Amino acid sequence: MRTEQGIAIVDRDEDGVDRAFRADVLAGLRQQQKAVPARWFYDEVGSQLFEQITGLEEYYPTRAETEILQARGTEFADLIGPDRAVVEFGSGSSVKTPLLLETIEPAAYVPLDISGDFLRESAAALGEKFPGLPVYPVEADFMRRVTLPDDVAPLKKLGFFPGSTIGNMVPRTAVDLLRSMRATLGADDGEAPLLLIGMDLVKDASTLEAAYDDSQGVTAAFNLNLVHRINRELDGTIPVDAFAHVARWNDDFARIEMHLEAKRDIAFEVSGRRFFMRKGETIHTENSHKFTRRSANILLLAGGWTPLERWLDKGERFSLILARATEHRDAP
Ligand code: AVJ
Repeated sequence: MRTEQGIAIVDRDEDGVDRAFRADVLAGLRQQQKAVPARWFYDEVGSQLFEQITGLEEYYPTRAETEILQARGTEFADLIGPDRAVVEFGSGSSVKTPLLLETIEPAAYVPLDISGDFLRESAAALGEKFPGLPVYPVEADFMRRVTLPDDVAPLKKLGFFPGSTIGNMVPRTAVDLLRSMRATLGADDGEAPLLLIGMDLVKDASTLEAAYDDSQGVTAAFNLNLVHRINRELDGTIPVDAFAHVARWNDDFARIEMHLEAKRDIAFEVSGRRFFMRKGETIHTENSHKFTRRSANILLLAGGWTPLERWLDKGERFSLILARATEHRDAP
């Protein structure tokens, strides 16, 4: 396993506490609008709950994106061509990645993930499905430029970023990520890399709110797991039963917001610090931005990528977009 510059990705203090998690939670709870970054959902329980979400009737994105990957394989193959190194940002979910690798005849597969455990699992699974394909897992934070293994340096690149994970980021961060991807994929030193990216579409608020507030309460459990995680890992005394899961459509910013809303006035401690919340006050835990054809294109262009082709599922709920790294001089 390669680790970027040999630095351990998770930095723990002498008590084994993830320093970045604690810093994000303490800073987030001090804000006027309390907020904790969505990346902290994904401990082991949270990752399992997310897997469960992807199978829910109301949660359409995973099924819609999988449908596109299944239906459009030959078109991908024609436009992308063979012999590329596929660099996946966030290691492959068991279903989607094989659908891509099956169709395009790649020369190598490079999963990038901040979690070594997820990486090892997905790399092993992919290795079994594609015995001839060289797999180079890289443990790294892909929000920054990542140095790819020497063996894939000479190959043409295809970045793969499914799941509309880009939608979790506010536009400023999304643009930073798109630019980092350009740098990671070597946009300025060889043939222009391609990027295949999943972006969920704007649709009626009731469909969106149901997708993030399912009738079985799995998404609520996913959201509330963050409180359990804070209590467990950061010596928290947060009364979990005092919180309600809220998913609401923010039409100005075209995003679903998930919040944890205090059902009564509460006081609690996290890592020895005291916090208070008024009844009705919320902790903002996730944004999931939705896109139109134009807003998706503008975001990609802002990040240095020129959209080439776009595919939708039959229900027109989700988009997969193929883009090429924009040459620096092509703007008038
Ligand atoms: C993994 C970011 C794509 O925003 O739809 C699902 C996470 N949150 N239900 C999404 C999520 C609540 C998901 N992504």
